Amino acid sequence: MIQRAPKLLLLGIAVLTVSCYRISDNEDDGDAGKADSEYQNATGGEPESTDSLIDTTEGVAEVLLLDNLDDGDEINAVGGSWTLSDDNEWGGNSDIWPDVPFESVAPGYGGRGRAIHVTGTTGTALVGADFLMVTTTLHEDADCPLATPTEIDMAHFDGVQFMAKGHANGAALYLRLPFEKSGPEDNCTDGYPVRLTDTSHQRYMFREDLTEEWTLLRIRYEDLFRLSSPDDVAPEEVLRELKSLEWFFMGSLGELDLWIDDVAMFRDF
Ligand SMILES: [Ca+2]
Ligand SMILES: [Ca+2]
Repeated sequence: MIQRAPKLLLLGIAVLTVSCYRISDNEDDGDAGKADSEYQNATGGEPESTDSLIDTTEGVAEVLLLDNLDDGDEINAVGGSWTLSDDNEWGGNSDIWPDVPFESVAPGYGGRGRAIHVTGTTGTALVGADFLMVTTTLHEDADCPLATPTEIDMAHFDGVQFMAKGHANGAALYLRLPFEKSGPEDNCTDGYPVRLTDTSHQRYMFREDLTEEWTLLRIRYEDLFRLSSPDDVAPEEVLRELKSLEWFFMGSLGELDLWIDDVAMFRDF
């Protein structure tokens, strides 16, 4: 099951503020030249509060940071890009805010840097398939027409972790690792990589794990890939072809308020 950092641990860690910054202060974001401090200055941002800072490397053997969002751009540490989207392109009437391809906000987790914050409502036009989505791709050419899978050895890790807070009412909120066709030929439909399975086979619902306080959510592959069906594929195959991570809110008349920060892969001891 999903793992939360115990509150007592958080209180203890708050004392060790400096060392706890080693992940969120990590410059390993693939965006040389855009230091955190530029944004902190731009937003008047010395850290407001260091209460309850979590060491996001605690309790695991290895963490690979994909993005702490602090440089404010839409590019992550592996050259992929972030996108905010809703179902309007598919005939839906859901509304996501900010209604732009990507925007981060300050401050982020820990009262510093930046994070993703999306709010919105799902409509009814798609009769239950209405959705809002946050996506980060895992390769600079992950999108069509090249549909290039990640170069990260995903099987080396045990799951995806991120800081989150907010709430999700009336619809389901998932982390999804879609299984899609790769390569430059016969791989795309309507500008998107062809999905090889129903994404219900590679997702975990984390709505119940979300609270109004920043929480470290660790979602293991065994939870993401726990469903079985006749056309199931081996997790290793899904991971090898992986092009994106999706935070997916689906259902009619749902209401979402979701913050995301410090997205990373983790490996257990
Ligand atoms: Ca951040
Ligand atoms: Ca970035």
